Amino acid sequence: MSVTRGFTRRDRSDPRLPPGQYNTGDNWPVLSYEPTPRLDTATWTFTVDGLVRDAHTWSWADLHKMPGSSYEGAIHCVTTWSKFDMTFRGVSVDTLLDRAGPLPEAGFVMARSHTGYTTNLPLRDVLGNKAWVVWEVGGKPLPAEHGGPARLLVPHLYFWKSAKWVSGLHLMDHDEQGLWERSGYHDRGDPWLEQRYQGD
Ligand SMILES: Nc1nc2c(c(=O)[nH]1)N[C@H]1C(S)=C(S)[C@@H](COP(=O)(O)O)O[C@H]1N2
Ligand SMILES: [Mo]
Repeated sequence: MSVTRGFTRRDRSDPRLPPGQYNTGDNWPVLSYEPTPRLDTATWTFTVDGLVRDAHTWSWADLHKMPGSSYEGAIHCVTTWSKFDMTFRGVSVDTLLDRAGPLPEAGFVMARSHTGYTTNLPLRDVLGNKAWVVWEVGGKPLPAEHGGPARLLVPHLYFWKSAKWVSGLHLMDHDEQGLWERSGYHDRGDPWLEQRYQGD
């Protein structure tokens, strides 16, 4: 007897799929806790502060003057969909943190959104060309419902770490939980280790 669970045999054997995930195909679900804000790029800012040598705020124009960087690959939502062959363009978090200069005691990051959304990450998970602030997807401006004008992208972790409408990164010497983490989601969220909830 075969059991159908809403995904195909081929999906389950796709080596790009972390455990417990299915391929959402062309569909890109929108998952937002808050209503989609309409942010004006004329007044939009992105700030790196906390345990840094030189806290810095970029305007929309400033950010576009930084060396560009892109990500091509998959994204994985904790609600079990994964989406392949995504192309995002923006600036690498390494480039932004280089400018601000993390202090040696900085080990954790709180990502913040213009809407008040927060999510925590170990500093090492946003360094080493693993995280970006992105404003383009598939060669087009990032749609507002997907976090435009710009969102954080940390594709090697579950997608709730990729804060939409990102407003900045706050560096800390200790871990503090963000919005979903306080409600039971995992502090790190590695999809390959199925770190969905606290204790996983
Ligand atoms: N500001 C903000 N960022 C957020 C969220 C949110 O509710 N608010 N949801 C997270 C979750 S749970 C997921 S799966 C992705 C969804 O991104 P998408 O709507 O572009 O698919 O955004 C993440 N970033
Ligand atoms: Mo999610």
